[in-house]
Amino acid sequence: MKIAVVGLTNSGKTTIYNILTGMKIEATPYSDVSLHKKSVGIAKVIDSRIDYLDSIYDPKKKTYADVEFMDTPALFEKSSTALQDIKNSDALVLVVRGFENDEVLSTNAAIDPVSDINSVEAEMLLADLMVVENRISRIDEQIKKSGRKELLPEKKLFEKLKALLEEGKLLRECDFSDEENKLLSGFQLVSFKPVLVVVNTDENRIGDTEYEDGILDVFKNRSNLDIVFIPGDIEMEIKELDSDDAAEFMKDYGLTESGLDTVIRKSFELLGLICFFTVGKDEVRSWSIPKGITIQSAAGVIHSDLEKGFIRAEVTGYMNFHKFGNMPAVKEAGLQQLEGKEYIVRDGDIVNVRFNV
Ligand SMILES: Nc1nc2c(ncn2[C@@H]2O[C@H](COP(=O)(O)OP(=O)(O)OP(=O)(O)O)[C@@H](O)[C@H]2O)c(=O)[nH]1
Ligand SMILES: [Mg+2]
Repeated sequence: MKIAVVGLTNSGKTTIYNILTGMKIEATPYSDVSLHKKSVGIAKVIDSRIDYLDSIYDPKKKTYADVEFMDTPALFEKSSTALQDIKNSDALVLVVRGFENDEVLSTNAAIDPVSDINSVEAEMLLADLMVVENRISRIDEQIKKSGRKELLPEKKLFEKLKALLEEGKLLRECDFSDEENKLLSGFQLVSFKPVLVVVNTDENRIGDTEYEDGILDVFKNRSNLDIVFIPGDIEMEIKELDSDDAAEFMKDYGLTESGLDTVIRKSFELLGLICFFTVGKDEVRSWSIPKGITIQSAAGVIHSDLEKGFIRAEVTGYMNFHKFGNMPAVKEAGLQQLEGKEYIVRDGDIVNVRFNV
């Protein structure tokens, strides 16, 4: 599962990607579509629940869940591979430029996050419309040539998509049946991908809620469009300081640590993932799984033997554990369940798998 960091030329994609993943790809004041090497990095999903479990179990190691991000070249530039990168990813962080900097070229003359979001979405609609139209004509040809009637449901779906796109509807905001959703996820349509918008704000705008509300307001009636504000340049500088200096610097700017962690957590959620935990003296660990899977499949994420030889699992909801602070007390209160293989894992379950191979 991977998230592509996308956006227009010089919006600060590489800067935001670097902050999220701790990588050090050069951010340049010119557009570097041709120079660009794709890069993939990992961000930890900081989770106070893991910190709490760590404080109780005092293990040798604590491990957060993580999210994979990919830096991409600018969208809609000649020879950019960004659209292909999007197709190969599961969700998008769309970086839009909110900072002023005369030395940095920008796609549009004015620095205007609202209009950049709109223009990126419009281009995505067009890109999908092209794919959908091509698909329809190819299906028509196949039906004509070999009478492949089994393609008719697909044709029907694609005609629905065409109508929606022509009305200006992004596919991620439309309702589809489970069956349609399944079919659609195979087609890599870009406006179908979940999106988190990061406005790369100017340092002068830090804490300027009027400015932020002005932007949020424009999109407030849109489903599935979450917008966060991150001052990319400043966050980058902070990353390079040691922790005391960083704390001081952040205080000066009125920044809280949570900005980046919020982006990472929301990105994790975009992927439709939840976490469950394992605890012990060796390690306290968060594991990520798709929402809605059974405990037996989830056990396979830890190790294939646990899935194959699955017998039962002891399951404790995190909140119940937190109430007592130790497992024996939770058990005593009857708040630990013994679950069979069909149990659907909930976010925050503390799990101990009994297995036999
Ligand atoms: N003042 C200011 N400059 C920034 C900020 N974020 C990025 N920049 C500068 O803008 C330029 C472009 O930043 P990048 O992170 O390379 O942008 P990009 O979107 O990856 O650019 P391309 O990949 O070339 O499209 C660099 O010179 C950055 O230093 C910001 O928040 N404030
Ligand atoms: Mg870049």
